[in-house]
Amino acid sequence: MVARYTDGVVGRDFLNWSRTHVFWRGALLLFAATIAIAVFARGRASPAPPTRVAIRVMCADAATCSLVERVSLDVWSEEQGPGLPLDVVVTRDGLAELAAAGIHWDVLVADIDAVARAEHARLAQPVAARPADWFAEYRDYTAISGHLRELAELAPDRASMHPIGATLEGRPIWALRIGGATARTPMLVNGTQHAREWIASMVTTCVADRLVRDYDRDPKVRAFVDSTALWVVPVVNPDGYQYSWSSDRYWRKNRRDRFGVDLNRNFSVAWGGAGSSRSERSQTYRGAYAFSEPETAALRDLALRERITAHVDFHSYGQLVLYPWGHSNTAAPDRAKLAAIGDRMASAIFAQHGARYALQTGFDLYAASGIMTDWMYGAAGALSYTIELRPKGGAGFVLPPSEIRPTCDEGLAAVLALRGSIGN
Ligand code: 0X9
Ligand code: ZN
Repeated sequence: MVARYTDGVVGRDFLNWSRTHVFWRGALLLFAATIAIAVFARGRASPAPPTRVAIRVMCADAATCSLVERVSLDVWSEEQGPGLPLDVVVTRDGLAELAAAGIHWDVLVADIDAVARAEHARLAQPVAARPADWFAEYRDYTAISGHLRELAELAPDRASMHPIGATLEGRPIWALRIGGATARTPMLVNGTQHAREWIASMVTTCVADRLVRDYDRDPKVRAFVDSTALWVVPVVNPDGYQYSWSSDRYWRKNRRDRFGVDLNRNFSVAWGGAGSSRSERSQTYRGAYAFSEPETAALRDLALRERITAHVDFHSYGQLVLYPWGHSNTAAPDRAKLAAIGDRMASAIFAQHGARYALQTGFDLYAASGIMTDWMYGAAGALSYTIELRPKGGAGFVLPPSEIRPTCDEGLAAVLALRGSIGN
C-alpha cells in the first residue's frame, strides 16, 4: 500500500529507508560473521593444551626405556638405563599409550603447568607480602644481580663484581669474586647453565652470601676466604633464566635463535659425542660448534685466565655428586683422587641435614658429551664436579622455596669440603 504513495517524497524516503535498512542489515551480518570467524579461528588456533604429567617409570629393559622416551615430551631424570627410574613428562594420551603397553608408573607431578602457575602466582605477590629473608623465595636475574652488587658493596676488601661476558640478548653474565688480600687458590662455582634449575641460582648466590657475611663470625668461612680466590657465577644463562621466569618455566637451553643451545653440551672436550644432539629441537642440542655460545666462551675465558684449580657446576635435580668423565667409561687419570674428594663432599652434605647425595662418574649415570665438568678437568686441569641438588625426585624443578636454605647449607658444605681437600 505504501507504494501507492510512492510518488514524490514518500517514495524517495522509502527508497532511502530501504537502502539504509539493507546497509545496516549487511553490516550487522558482516559483524556477526566476523565474530563467528574470530571465535572459530581462536578455538582452532589455541585449543586447550593437554595436561602434562611428570611420571617415574622403572623401565625394566631397553625396549621399555625407549618406548617411554618416544612417548615422552621431555626427559627430566638424571639416571637413564634399564633397571633405573626414568622421569619423563607425558600427556594423558601418552599415559594411555604406556598403559596399553603394560607399563607401570608413579606420578611425580600430576599437572606440571598447574604447579608452574601456582608458583608464578606466589611470585607475583606484592613485595610487602613476601618473606623478609631474601633466601626464603626464588629470585629473578635482576634481583640476583642486585644481591651480588650488595655483597660487593658490603665487603669491598673481600668481594667484587665483574661481568665475564654478555648474552645474545645483551645481558651481562655476572661473577662475584670473593677472596681476601692473601687469597691464592683459584676456584670456580657456577649455577644455572640450565634455565629451569632455579635452585642452582639460589644456592650459588647463597654460598656467596654466606662467605661474605659470615667472615667475622665463622672461622671456617674466614679460613676459606683468606686462602681462596673464589669466582661465583650464579646465573650462567641469564637469557634462558629470564625466559623461564616470563614464558616457559621448563625451558632448559639458552635462547639462540629461539630454539636454544644446551650450554652443557657446548664445551670442547668430546664435543659432538654420545649424549648430545645435532638437532636444534633437541633438549641436548650441542650448538653449531664447540664454544659457539657466548655463555660457554665466557666460562672458558674466565677459567683459563684465572687458572682455576677446583670447580663445582651446580644443577638440579637428583641429589648427586658427579665427577669425570661424563662422556666416556674410561677412567679419568685422577679417578681415585676425584672419587675420594667427592666422597668427602657427599659426607659433608649428609652432615648438614641427612640428605643423601650419591657419588658416581657422570658416565655411570648416562653418557653426556661436551659438558663443562669434562672440559674443566680435561682442558683447564681443575678438579671438577657436577652437583645435582635437591630434590631426589618428587617436585622436580619446582622445588618449594622452604628448601632453598637447607640446600644452600649442602652446597656450601660441598664447596668447603672440596677446598679442604686440595691444599694450597
Ligand atoms: O645432562 C646434564 O647436562 C646434567 N644433568 S641435568 O639434568 N641437570 O641436565 C648432568 C651431566 C652430568 N654428566 C653426565 N651425566 N655424563
Ligand atoms: Zn642441569
